[in-house]
Amino acid sequence: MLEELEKIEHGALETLSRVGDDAALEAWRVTTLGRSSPLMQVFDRLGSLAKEERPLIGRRANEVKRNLESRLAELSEALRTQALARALQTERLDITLPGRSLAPGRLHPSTQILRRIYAIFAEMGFQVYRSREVESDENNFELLNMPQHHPARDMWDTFHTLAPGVLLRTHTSPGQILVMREQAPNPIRVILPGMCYRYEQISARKEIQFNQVEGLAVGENITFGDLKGTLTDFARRMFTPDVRTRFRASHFPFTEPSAEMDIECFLCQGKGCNVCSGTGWLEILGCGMVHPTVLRNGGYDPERFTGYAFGMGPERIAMLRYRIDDIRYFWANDIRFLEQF
Ligand code: 2U9
Repeated sequence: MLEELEKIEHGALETLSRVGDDAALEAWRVTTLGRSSPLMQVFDRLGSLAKEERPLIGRRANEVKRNLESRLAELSEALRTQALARALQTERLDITLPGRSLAPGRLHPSTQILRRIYAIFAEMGFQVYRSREVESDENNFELLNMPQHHPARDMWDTFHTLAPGVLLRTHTSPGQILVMREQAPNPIRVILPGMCYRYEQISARKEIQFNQVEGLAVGENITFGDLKGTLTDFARRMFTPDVRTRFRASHFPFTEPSAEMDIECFLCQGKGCNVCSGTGWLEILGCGMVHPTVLRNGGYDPERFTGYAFGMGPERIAMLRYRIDDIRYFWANDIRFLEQF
């Protein structure tokens, strides 16, 4: 039995000398000191030994066990130290390297266009008026000359809420009613920026949410000439000082007469390209003289007061200006898109 113990110890130390990592060490522990290891079987057999043999064998078995356990602990500690040294070597930080520079934040392309629009109209004496995005059917349609069931409402596919008569505004025009009712009979010169919502099938050309900037001027001597002059000047400041503009007759329920303003295509200088569909012109905004019914709904006597209004889409302007071919990029929050502006 003593011989067997010598062999066990010798063999175990021999294998231990070839152990080089934690997994092998754990395997060694199980085979050498585990429940069913030859060493433990020696302990199991002690009871069946002759009485006089038992103390000697027992002492030696315990010695072997303690020796192997302490070698296990030593090697385990050595492996831990080695691993730490390796980690310190490979994961070393060079604190003398310069830090990574932070990418500065940027303004969203819509915000950039919106701010340019505010600045241009501010110079012309227009104040910014903001109003709520959840609106009444009355302010969004009815007071804008579109009574219930009027077919003109079909131009705006609308998000209705469960509350009857409450909807997400389809344009910022209800704000124009609010500002008129607040200001009547004082003259008004405001722009109304903000998010609007339409129940659209989302595609490269259509989104369910988009910004709009509308403008409104009301006073005693406001003419279509003022409208043309103001918007032509806006186009020159927004695009280039020599940009050509044209006004085409159009129709909106809340303005009469109504028009759309085009600018000469800045990509082909009017020659015709795929951005302007070969026409040489780009549609930039809609406008018109405020309809007498709408003026009256806002609290102004249409016999005494006149006004003009206009509306434009900052995303559309950004798309033309930066040649963005898909409106879905605007709210997708893809950093690869946003960091280009
Ligand atoms: C009141 C009186 C008049 C606002 C107007 C337009 C023409 C227009 C669209 C262009 C592109 C908005 O972003 S867009 O979809 N707007 O064409 N908007 S006149 O006229 C008003 C509004 C309110 C009380």
